[in-house]
Amino acid sequence: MKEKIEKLRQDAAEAIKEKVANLTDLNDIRVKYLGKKGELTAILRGMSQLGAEDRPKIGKIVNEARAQLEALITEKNEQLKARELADKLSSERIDVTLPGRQFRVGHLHPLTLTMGRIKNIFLNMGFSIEEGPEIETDYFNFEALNLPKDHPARDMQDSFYITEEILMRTQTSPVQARTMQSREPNSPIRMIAPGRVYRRDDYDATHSPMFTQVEGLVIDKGISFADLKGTLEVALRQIFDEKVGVRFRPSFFPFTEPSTEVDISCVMCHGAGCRVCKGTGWLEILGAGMVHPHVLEMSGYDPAKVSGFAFGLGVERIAMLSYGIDDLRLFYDNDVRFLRQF
Ligand code: 2NM
Repeated sequence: MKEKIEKLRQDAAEAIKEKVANLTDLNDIRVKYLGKKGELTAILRGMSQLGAEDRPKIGKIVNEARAQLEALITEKNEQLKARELADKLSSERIDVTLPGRQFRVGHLHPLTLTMGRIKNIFLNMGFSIEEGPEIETDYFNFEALNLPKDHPARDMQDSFYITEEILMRTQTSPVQARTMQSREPNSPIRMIAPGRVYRRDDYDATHSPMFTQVEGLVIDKGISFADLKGTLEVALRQIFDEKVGVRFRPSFFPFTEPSTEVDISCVMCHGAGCRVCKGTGWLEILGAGMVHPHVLEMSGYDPAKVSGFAFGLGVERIAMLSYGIDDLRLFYDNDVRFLRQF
């Protein structure tokens, strides 16, 4: 019996010293010898079968063995814990003297930035900003703007219809018609209508079925073509640069008479002629005109008492020219490598 206990004690002590690599191994050994069903525990349990004079002697030996093993386990346990901590400290080492990690701060989309600049320029000239629905009625999108049912510009090809009478707006001018109708007849208006518009179109470097517009409307007593020219010239010199050339060419729109196309001197070659302006030295930038008397009438304004001018521009085109971007699709791809340049 004594030899058996001694052998167990030696085996266990050797295992603790030599074979244990981690806390799990150590626990396995503790269970094997000292656990409820452990080998040393089994001997302690079997002591009732011993004779009365052997019992205290064997008991003493078992308890000494047990105490020694427990001490070895505790010691080993502390060694292992210290080693694990040291490993963790060296593998998770942090150099607090390294510079911090840079993180990027986001910013507004280039179209939103351009839109914001355009809005500010008109706000500073006393214009209000008006908004309206992107899903419009045939009446406000076409009829009220002098585009009757049989007008070629209403061709199904050019619009996204939802029903016969409802469509995605093809311009923001329905907001002008809505604003006129919501105001006291003949009361002055100085407004812009910024927003998205939709047309059935190709999607390539210069076309998109959705784009962003700013249209404007000024109505008052005695508004003339001179007011149109002065206002747009001042606005374009702020959008581009103080020295940009501005030129007006006759044109046609159903909702204005007379109508004009407005050009600026080429932002790339300053008028010398290059690829961007196709050698002309000029870039077409917006459309405008004196509001057609019939358009005023249909929205409750009297063309004998007041007159007005209106204009429309594409925000993508202005952003492309001011940032030197040659593909419109870049605005919609949302590739951060493009966006973070602005
Ligand atoms: C343009 C060109 C010319 C325009 C006209 C109106 C309204 F509602 F007053 F009749 N709003 N916008 C207009 C005029 C728009 O876009 C190229």
